[in-house]
Amino acid sequence: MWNKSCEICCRYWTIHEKDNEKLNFDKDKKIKDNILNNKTFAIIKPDAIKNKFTGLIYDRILKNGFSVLSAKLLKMTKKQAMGFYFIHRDKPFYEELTTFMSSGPCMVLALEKENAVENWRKIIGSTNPEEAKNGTIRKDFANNLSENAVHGSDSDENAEKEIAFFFSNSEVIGNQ
Ligand code: IDP
Ligand code: MG
Repeated sequence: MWNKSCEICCRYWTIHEKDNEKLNFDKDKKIKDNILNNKTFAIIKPDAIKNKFTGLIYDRILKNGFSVLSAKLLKMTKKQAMGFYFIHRDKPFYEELTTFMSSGPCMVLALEKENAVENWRKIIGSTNPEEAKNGTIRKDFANNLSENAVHGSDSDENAEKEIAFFFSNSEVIGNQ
């Protein structure tokens, strides 16, 4: 069903498509400067906050050599969650996911490390905690496939977009 929220989400991604042109334009320079693949975006999801795993997950972030460039605790609105996960709008779990993500506080983080996207995804483990390897964050802290403790960007381009979704430029260390 198409409604006002869908319109807002759609506008968000249209704006970001335009940003994409600029991102692509800047990409060569960033690759040359070796900074494109250094950032990722993470969320400590509402289940992990509720289960009091925030400190333990933050500790994993630091112990695995990531620098935290920005972090904040917030409660997403349903519209924000729908916008953030707009890419999954046609999936059967979109409603469940966006309701869960707006159900309580979460912590959003901009992280830095060499090959940040790949490294963070390795540390968090498979989407389904039952399939996640021992020692991964999802294996150790997730409730189930839907409430799986953490988010991690899946590409450098999406990491940039996702960081920009929650943080202004000046809120990210190194951009000042
Ligand atoms: P990812 O978080 O590992 O990148 P995605 O496929 O991008 O996984 O899915 C986004 C989020 O949607 C997942 O982290 C999980 O919370 C939820 N999710 C994915 N697949 C399912 C499903 O089959 N049922 C319920 N929730 C799901
Ligand atoms: Mg994903």
